[in-house]
Amino acid sequence: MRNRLIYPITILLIFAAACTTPSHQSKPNIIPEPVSMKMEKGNFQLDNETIISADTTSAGIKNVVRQLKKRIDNATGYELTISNSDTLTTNYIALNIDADTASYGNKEGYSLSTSDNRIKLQAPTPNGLFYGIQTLFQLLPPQIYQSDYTLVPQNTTWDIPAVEVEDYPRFKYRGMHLDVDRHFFPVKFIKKYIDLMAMNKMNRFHWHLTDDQGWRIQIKQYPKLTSVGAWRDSTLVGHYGSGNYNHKRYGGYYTQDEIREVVQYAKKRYITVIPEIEMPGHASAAIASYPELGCSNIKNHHVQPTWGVFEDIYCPSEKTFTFLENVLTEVMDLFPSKYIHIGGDEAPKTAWKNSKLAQQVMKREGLKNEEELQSYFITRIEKFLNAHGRNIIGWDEILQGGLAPNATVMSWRGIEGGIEAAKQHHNVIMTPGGYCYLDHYQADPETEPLAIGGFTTLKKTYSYEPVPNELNKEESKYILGAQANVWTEYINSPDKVEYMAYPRATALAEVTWSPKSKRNWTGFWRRMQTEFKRLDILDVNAAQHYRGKMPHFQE
Ligand code: TNX
Repeated sequence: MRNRLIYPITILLIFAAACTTPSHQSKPNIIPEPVSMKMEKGNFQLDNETIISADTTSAGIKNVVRQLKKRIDNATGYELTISNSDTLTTNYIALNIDADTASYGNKEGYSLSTSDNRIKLQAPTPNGLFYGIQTLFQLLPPQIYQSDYTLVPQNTTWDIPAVEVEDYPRFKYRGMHLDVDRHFFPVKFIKKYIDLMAMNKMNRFHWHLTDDQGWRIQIKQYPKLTSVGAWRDSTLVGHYGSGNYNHKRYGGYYTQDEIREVVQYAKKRYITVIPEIEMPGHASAAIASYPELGCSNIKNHHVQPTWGVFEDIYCPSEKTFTFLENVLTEVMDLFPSKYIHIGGDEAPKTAWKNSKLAQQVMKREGLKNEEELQSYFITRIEKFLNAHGRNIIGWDEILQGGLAPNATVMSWRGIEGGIEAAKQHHNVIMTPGGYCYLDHYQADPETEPLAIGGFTTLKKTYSYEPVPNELNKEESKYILGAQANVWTEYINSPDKVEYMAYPRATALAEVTWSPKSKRNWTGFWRRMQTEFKRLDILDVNAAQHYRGKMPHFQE
């Protein structure tokens, strides 16, 4: 009897499920792919009467509500009302904080429920709500990203399919880097870069502010860093080794007011700006400004017109440490970030080998070689920053000669540095060149604008797995996340940054946000087709190789 009943009931249930899952609706194209998304029946129709319901006495909620309203109003021409009434019954978007973090995965998580008559967004933090509205935007037609409604086709309907989304990030650190030294980019563009990161739920902007070819941050105590160090006389033209220079003065820098503006702008989008002040190498611009910071065996200091690695590094003198501490004091005042990146990469040791002063320091401190001297240098800076409540991040060369006790390692020369650091129980950010360097070619170099080299397709970046197999479960916890780097030796305009960064940055956003089990190349590529439309509307000069057809080099 029981069996005879179960069979028809099962059939009935399957039939009912098929009816409630609307077959005519395709799955919305959310990037990064959420942890879970269930399609339901129906549509929410956004119109001029839709009310945003939220308690805007909280500054965090107010910040999110403002950005929600602004995007909707700009794109639709509506003027949505904000209300804190709890008697609304229909046509509203309710945003609520619910402190029970555990039920959202983690504090950046959110849950979004949309149906015919209302939208409910809940999260344990305003940050989670912010990610919820990013998903909400992607449930709408791409025109929602238009900032001028007169440019939106009049017949656009603002329908939101009914869905249940539960979502939270896999990694805490979801980063993008930008080198503003080799080429300089204006504040307006930095803000656009930040906006694009936020749209894909990325949360760390690594701002590479100093290098051999230019010092780009105003430091009040050392005005020559920007009057001298921010400018070079000439720039290499064409590929490395071409020997051609343009003999044009080039440069620029950010004032402290501009830096504050960017930090605030990013903060409203839940992005922490991590400044990088390079040491002991990549310091030509600083030494050209204040030659006493270099070793006396190196003459002819200048801001470099070409790329590469230079021997003119900071000498480990007390003058240098005082200088760096003073610089970092101003940097800490500008950047609330817990992390300060101190570089540490590509510091040739010739200058130290030939320097009486450097050799004396080694003797005084009982250091066996110049690698240990580098470790002493970094550790001393780390102590200073730790004493001010900050932590350092350094490129993986800081492993040489022994890691500073609390340092986080950014693994760029492959993944080995990351593995080694995690095994030593140090935090790690993965950014291996072969997957995460967006200055590499993304298609056949013959048909591409000049790039540094390499070959990193969208598919390759998408295939990146930040947790190396070599790590056990315990060690894997030290992998905070991953970052895409945009070095700009061969990238001299905002348009070209966009071309190199997008859509590969979008792939890394999904790598760092979505559960490993949810990652699927074909699915990503399909969703990317809608993302391309969004990028068009946002006036992003994204590379088009993967638009429409899969490119021939990657079928
Ligand atoms: C290596 S990544 C560098 C940069 C270059 C980049 C070019 C790193 C820590 N150092 O100085 O711009 O390669 O891809």
